[in-house]
Amino acid sequence: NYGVLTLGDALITFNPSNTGPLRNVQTFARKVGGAELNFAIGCARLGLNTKWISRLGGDEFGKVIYNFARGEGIDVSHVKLVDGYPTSLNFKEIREDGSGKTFYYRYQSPILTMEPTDITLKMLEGIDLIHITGVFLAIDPKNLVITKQLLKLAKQKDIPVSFDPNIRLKLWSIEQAISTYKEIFPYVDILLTGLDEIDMIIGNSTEQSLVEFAKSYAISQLVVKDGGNGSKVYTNDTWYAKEAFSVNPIDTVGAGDGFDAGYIYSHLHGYKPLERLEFANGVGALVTTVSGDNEGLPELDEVLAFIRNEKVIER
Ligand code: KDG
Repeated sequence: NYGVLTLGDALITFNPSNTGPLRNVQTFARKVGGAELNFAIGCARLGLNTKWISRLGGDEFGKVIYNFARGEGIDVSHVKLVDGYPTSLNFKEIREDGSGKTFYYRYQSPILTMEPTDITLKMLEGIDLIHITGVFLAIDPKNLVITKQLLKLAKQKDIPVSFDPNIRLKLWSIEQAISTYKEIFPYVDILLTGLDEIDMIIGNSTEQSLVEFAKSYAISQLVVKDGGNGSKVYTNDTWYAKEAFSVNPIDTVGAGDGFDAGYIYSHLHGYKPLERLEFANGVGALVTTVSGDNEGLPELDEVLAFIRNEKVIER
């Protein structure tokens, strides 16, 4: 089997019990979220050995997230619960088309207690790929130092790196984001980005600009996600594109994280480019059909059945 590692903050996510502006929502379902944790859950459900490095509050909510991750079979041996820091919160607003907005309460995130010296070579034992996202980087400038420590150790051990910019303009400015990403891109083998995100980063999103960008950083797979329009990848001097699956989305938050998990799973298992896109599109689509960031993340047989359009008789 293959091992993946990711690191980042997690949140208690409050999913609204009705759609529409948050001010009109009175009841919420208490769930679990966080881009990197969503990715880790996706990988674990597909069967990858998944390690997640994090810090949670030493409070009731920290225990909820810890137990949830452990229940998903994620290696939480490098997740610590720290007293004095409240676990981060996120309230979601969901519109009728399934699109979402997030409202964070994460000013003293427990992840602030993580230090570069917490990242060790030993953590990388059994790891075949490291996945980083821009959410962790956006939370605190120190997280760039921590990430670089991880990336340097990855290089030392020849472990490939995937990166999702996951631009969150509620956490930092686009200028801060871009200058930080520039420090990360030289380490990245697989870039998984939204079309709108890469457009913000490069200034446009023509295929020619994307190719130049990928070449300038020696990115071997530049994967572009475009929601309901599908996805494409530039690799080995060729573009491959795959249309999206048609579903009725009810909550699109977390679909990109699911796509990433699907792409990484299929990459590690030697799928061809179009198969990788199809598999990742399938995982992303399934996430949108269930309320919550990660409840819709499929197990392997579920995504395979979905892709093959198999009807499963469950009664
Ligand atoms: O990708 C989903 C995330 O946006 C959500 O879980 C919250 O991690 C989160 C963030 O900071 O945006």
